[in-house]
Amino acid sequence: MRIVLIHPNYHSGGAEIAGNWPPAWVAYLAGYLKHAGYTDLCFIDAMTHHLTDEQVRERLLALQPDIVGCTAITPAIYKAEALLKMAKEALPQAVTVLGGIHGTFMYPQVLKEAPWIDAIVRGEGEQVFLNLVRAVDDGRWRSEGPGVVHGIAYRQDGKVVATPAEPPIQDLDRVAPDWGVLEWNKYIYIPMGVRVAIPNFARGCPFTCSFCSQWKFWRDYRVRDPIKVVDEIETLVREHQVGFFILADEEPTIHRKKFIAFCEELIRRDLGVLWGINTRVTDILRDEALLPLFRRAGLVHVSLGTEAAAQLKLDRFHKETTVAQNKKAIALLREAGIVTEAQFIVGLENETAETLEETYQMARDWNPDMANWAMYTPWPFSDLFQELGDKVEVFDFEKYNFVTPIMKPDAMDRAELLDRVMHNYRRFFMNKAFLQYPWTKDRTRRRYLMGCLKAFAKSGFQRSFYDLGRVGYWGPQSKGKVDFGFAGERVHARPDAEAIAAADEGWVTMHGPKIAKRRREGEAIAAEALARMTEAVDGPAATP
Ligand code: B12
Ligand code: SF4
Repeated sequence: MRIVLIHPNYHSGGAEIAGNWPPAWVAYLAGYLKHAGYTDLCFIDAMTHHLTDEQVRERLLALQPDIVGCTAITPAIYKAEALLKMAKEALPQAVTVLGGIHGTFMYPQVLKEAPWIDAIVRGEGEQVFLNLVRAVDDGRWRSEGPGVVHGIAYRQDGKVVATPAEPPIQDLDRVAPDWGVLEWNKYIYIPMGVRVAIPNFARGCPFTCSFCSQWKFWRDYRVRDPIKVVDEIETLVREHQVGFFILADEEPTIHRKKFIAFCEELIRRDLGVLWGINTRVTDILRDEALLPLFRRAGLVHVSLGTEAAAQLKLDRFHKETTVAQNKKAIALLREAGIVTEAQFIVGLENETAETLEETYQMARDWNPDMANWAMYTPWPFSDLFQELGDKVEVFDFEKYNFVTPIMKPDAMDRAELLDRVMHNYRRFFMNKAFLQYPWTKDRTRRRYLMGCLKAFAKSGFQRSFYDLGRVGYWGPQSKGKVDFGFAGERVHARPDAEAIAAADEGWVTMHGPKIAKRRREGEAIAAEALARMTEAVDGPAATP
């Protein structure tokens, strides 16, 4: 049984400016399959090697796999569909499988537009994919049909079928990744000039931000044994010479006890590796006294989902944080010697020149080491997408990548939005480059910040930052000529509430009570508003 996994050749000028990153999903699936005896597994990293479909085809023909698996986040979906089409044409007997977030929720559309995909693995992949591989191996896949595997979607007699969801893996320590499947000399983190890895400490998120869908994807929050994660990091450092890692987690710090144990173990082993996380400001405030410990463990970069400069927007995002908390968290991290990055989401329909300026002023006031203005991206399976209704007009998912303005704000066009965001970047980083980074006292911090500046400069020079070269942005004077190249023929048939409910059936998450409470609150607010409107029109209701 030969399995080939492929990472599609998709690129966009955001996080990639920091280097080539190793596809963690491959290591996790490979480890799980190998542990179950499926050791004949190859990986084609079309992204890192910039391979054409033809080059991938040649590799597939040489390898002759029984199963071809491809991953896809939303913007990579068309590339993944095309690769699997080519795989099906080249190897008609091979079972073609798609995994990752986009297919997990968009399977009705994906299976219609790409009928050559035999199965979509929904959500956490390890157990579902192993079950699928076993079914193909022992013949049940052909004799009984794909329905024998839980957690997948497929087409049968022209209809899309989703089998009951596989429960999330409760004991994540059963998942031991095989990092050896990757070609390590290719994955370099430009700021530090060292190899980079993306291990997983926790999966899922207990929060339910309306613009995000990661919480829905993993369904449950689980944390691994900290000692086992450090074992894995030790392997990455000793066997693959990794010098920097980021945790792949949505929310690594909420389980305080385990995160402390993780840091203490890293300190004890003294592996000389630096690392970064993405986390919530509320955890930083809670762990104020622990920040020096985190720093001693090698934590050098914390990216914070600060998201907005206005409380109203934070509330709309269901972020469960405040603007004041954002400022405080950045100050605490700075005092502890940790590089801070504030992330803003911009480009909703009500964005104006003033609100964009506010985010800049806020960034200067909070003074994080880095700031990031991500374009709001309406994942079609997120709550905010549903709320926005027909205000979302662009469905070319290839551009759903945090750097392309998908929504057009009422007050400006998309090119102006991009220009104003670039204006914020220029002002913010000019100040950092000349007045702050070079004068940073702490040597590690200074080296790190200067390295980040180098990565920024490189992507600016190559015009890959925010895909500026591709869209034709050369500064404010070029605003009128910017072309985002949206493919108008790419459409999305917005499913009605019934179709959404049918597609989500059985997709149970840990967030049920929270969502039910919010729905009740929403209904109460709507009822109050309706009563106010009725009163304004008809006069006060008569009291009995
Ligand atoms: C690390 C990371 C990166 C790395 C990429 C590393 C890499 N080479 O894969 C970098 C920094 C380069 C990056 C870039 C981008 N990223 Co990113 N990234 C992440 C992050 C933080 C972790 C991903 C990860 O490794 N998770 C751990 C693995 C184990 O999980 P997984 O990939 O989901 O895989 C599991 C399942 O999905 C499934 N599975 C996945 N693939 C397959 C395939 C098969 C065949 C099967 C059976 C199963 C399967 O099984 C796996 C194990 O359970 C996530 C957020 C998060 N916390 O998850 C965002 C995330 C994936 N990124 C996102 C985005 C949008 C981007 C960018 C477009 C942003 C930008 N412009 O910079 C680019 C795209 C770059 C590119 N070329 O594709 C979004 C995607 C959202 C969406 N709906 O599509 C996420 C979810 C962040 C978010 N806040 O929404 N990213
Ligand atoms: S806290 Fe982060 S990962 Fe969790 S739901 Fe909000 S944005 Fe998503």
